[in-house]
Amino acid sequence: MFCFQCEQTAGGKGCTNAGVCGKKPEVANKHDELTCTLIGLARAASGQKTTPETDALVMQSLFATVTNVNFDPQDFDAFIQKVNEEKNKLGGAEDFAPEALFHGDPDIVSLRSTLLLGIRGMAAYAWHAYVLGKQDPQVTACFYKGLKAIGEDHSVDEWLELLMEFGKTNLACMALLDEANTSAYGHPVPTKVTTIIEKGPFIVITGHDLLDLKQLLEQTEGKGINIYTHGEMLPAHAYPEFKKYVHLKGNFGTAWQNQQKEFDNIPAPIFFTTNCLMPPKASYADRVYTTSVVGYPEMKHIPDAKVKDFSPLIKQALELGGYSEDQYRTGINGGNELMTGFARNTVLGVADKVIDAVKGGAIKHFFLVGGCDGAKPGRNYYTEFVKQTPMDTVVLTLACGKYRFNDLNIGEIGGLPRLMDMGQCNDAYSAIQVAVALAQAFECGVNDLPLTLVLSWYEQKAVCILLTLLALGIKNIYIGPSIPAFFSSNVRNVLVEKFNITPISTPENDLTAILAK
Ligand code: FSO
Ligand code: SF4
Repeated sequence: MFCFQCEQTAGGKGCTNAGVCGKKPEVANKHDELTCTLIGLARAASGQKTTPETDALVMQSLFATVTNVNFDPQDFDAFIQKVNEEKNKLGGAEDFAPEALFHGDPDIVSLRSTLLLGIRGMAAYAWHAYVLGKQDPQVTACFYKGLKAIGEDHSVDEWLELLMEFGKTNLACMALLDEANTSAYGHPVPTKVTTIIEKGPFIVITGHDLLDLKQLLEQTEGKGINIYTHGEMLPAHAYPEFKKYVHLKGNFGTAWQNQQKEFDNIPAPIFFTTNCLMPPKASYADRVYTTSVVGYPEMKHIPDAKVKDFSPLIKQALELGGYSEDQYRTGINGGNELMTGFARNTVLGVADKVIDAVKGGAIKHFFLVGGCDGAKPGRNYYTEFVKQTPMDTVVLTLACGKYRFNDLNIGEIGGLPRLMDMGQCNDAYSAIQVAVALAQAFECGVNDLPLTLVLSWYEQKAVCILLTLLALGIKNIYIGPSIPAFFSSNVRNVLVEKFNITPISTPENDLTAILAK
């Protein structure tokens, strides 16, 4: 096996014996085989109109290969078979050779991999929009075009062009998902979420899929079961549609990498709607439920359906009964209240106030400290960074990296909290909209704003977002905890030269450098 797609890759180079994530060589090899069969499908589809069923299969297959999504070899056998069938219906074509995927000239492997990993990340977003009935032909076409391109030879300049084009399409994809979520559930509003778990039966829901949450809330209503979000599901509390459900009580635990500790002996089922799933420990393996493309051998799976059947989860929640006393849990810094809901509608709704505060000197700088969390100790950087931001600065955040600091109270500026959670990783779209609106108001470019992006990355959704930011010409991004292993030294140099991407150092040094500008 060879896999270097995520931040925790072995030795910062690549997993070759087994995945640090728990992925076995058998599954890693099937990921490659599926990818190469998808390239064959994209070749066969060239110049033809594809069906929504084929499009859905392409998105699901790509999404399934994202880090911490699916560990089940049987699921990949089924995907490979279906992709082959679809390819043959389209007249057939030769697959790409799996041994060529990650081998050859290091720069070309790097550029090819970056496009592939970005496409995998975008597939997750496209799929969430698809289940809500939204598709964008430009986004769909990009999967086929991108996969076909991955199987071809290109010059370095052509690869860079493909990556920038992809980044722009991923912006359209995030916009599509934003439209899907806000049209189904309303615009998020600022919301305080408790970390206290009440006694009695409950279910924990994690991942990013809001439709799964909606159906679970409907089916558990009036049954004496409370629902708690975990990880990337936290921003759901801010959507008006979900506020209708009084049994959506609060948030359990923190980011994905703490799940084996947080779910240890939990008296409740845990429902994984997407990544990040870690190999479950015996103390809670009988309570883990997966759905959609998420899978793990021997775990219970809720099958796909227009309306999914959650009765096994509900039955187990009632049997387990939850805690006998309320649990006063906290975030990692000891706080027991998390604020969320500062997506584009809310922030742009107070744009006048924000612009006045900048003009009057009350707000000196904006930071977007966001991205994925992970297990590396160096990720304390983000907690310290936020703690050290001066009182005349605003911190916007998103995705699961926020659990490093989202229980901190860092004060207010002009009636607005200094720390504003914009939502899930895909809500990077909101952050981009806010940045563009500020740039318009100040009649300058986004790079001229007093705004710095300090990103943390872990898996492939972060890759597609990074490519979008670069395609928009956004420069001076700080990135950590490490630079992706799939960036060869030459690719890394190009990114530094063209975009001034900077690896994080220490919060003190980085803050000094940023604020001195
Ligand atoms: Fe985190 Fe996992 Fe949202 Fe990722 S839960 S790491 S970028 O899947 O998707 O932020
Ligand atoms: Fe290794 Fe990450 Fe790939 Fe898992 S997803 S095998 S940890 S590089």
